Amino acid sequence: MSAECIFCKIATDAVPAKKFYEDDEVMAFHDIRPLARVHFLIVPKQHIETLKDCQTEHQALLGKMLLLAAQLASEQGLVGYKTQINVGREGGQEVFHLHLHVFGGGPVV
Ligand code: DGP
Repeated sequence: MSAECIFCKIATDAVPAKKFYEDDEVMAFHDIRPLARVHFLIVPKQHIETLKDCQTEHQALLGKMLLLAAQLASEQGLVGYKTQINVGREGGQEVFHLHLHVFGGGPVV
């Protein structure tokens, strides 16, 4: 947990979000600034700042996030979709808590 991290606050429900999936390890919620008709984030509850910080021990977690993207996209009615992980400021990352974007249902800006 990181006291200043917005996604850690969402994980503990200290900050509200449109969460639609949650288990012990991960959660999914709709992005506050959607760039497509459907735009949600898959986020581990553990505070990992970026993909670069992941180690072999995170392999199962990363796989789970990808499989969950496919499952939740299907449940949201998406036939095709795009996934994205922004890594570091130079990679467009704004929130330094690992997350996987899922975009679909229309043009991705
Ligand atoms: P990135 O650039 O990959 O770090 O994208 C971070 C995304 O997180 C961005 O699309 C907006 C979203 N976001 C930031 N703060 C909040 C929040 O408080 N709630 C929700 N639902 N999304 C947020």
